[in-house]
Amino acid sequence: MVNVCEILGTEYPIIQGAMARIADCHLAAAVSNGGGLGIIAAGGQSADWLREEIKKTRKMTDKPFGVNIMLLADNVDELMDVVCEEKVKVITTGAGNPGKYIPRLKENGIKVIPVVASVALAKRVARAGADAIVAEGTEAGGHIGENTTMAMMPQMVDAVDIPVIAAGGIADGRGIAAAYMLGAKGVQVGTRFLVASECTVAQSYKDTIIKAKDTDTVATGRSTGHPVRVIKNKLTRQVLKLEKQNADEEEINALCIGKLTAAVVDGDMDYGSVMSGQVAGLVKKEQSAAEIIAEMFKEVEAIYEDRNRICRAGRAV
Ligand code: TUI
Repeated sequence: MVNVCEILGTEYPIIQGAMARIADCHLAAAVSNGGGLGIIAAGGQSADWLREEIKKTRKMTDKPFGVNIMLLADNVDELMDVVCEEKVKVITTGAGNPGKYIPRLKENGIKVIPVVASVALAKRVARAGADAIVAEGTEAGGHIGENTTMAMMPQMVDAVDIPVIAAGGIADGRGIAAAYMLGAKGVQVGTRFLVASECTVAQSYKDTIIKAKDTDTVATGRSTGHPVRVIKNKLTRQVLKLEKQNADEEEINALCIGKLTAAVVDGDMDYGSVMSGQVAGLVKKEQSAAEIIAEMFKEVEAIYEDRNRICRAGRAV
């Protein structure tokens, strides 16, 4: 099986989570310069915006980076045109099945890594020619599926013969090491990079993540079929109340329009959509993306050394 670092062209097998409206050239270039795969999130953005960000990222790093295309967006075809014309090294996709786009992406030499949340979709995209998959557990932030990373990972690994990259619930070396134990060949990390010093999200968003505890996220939108994990606030209380009353989808959607931008740009932590994974409680401080990556993989190494020492001493733990 091809090594994940070879597919990504990186030093470490780590992909930055996409994070719509947040992950632009600044974060993508910083993660790539730190030895991971930086990702520009095209979700909710125009084709012109994406082309500009790709150009800006190329000026900020000579390392490979990728683009994430959120398949619920209404301009997916235009965004696909841009990544093909610009010959981006890797694309990840979310919130759907990218199967019909895979042949064209591959013709353009682009590595395709769909983010999936079920074994059925993993098998379909593997058959369609995906180079690897990101298996994203429901612990993740933003748009999510139902499976947990812990239960899903080994099932994914058994189901496909391409590398499986774990996502959802990973914010330090312990999470990476655990993912490896479940058969992952790499990881995708979002929430921890949200507080990277190079990340341009509103400071109040970063502060909210840093002060969050384990119980501070909730999934809204289960009733509409598009669950999204966010930090609990006044908006989520309103949305969950409507969902409990079986309000129709349009009414719920109307409440959420523009709320991601309100959180990301205006820093509205009361009525904004503050997307975050369950690991927010593990994220303690702002650091550069390079520091975050180096620290996490140093922790992985220490865990491996510790386990080897215990095994050599003949004590099972
Ligand atoms: O896509 C994500 N996470 C996202 S996208 C996003 S943008 C957004 N903005 C406002 C409201 C809603 C979304 C924020 N976070 N992660 C990858 C992911 N894909 N998680 C789950 C899935 C998924 C779910 C169902 C993929 C496919 C699927 O079914 C499709 C099929 O055909 O089976």
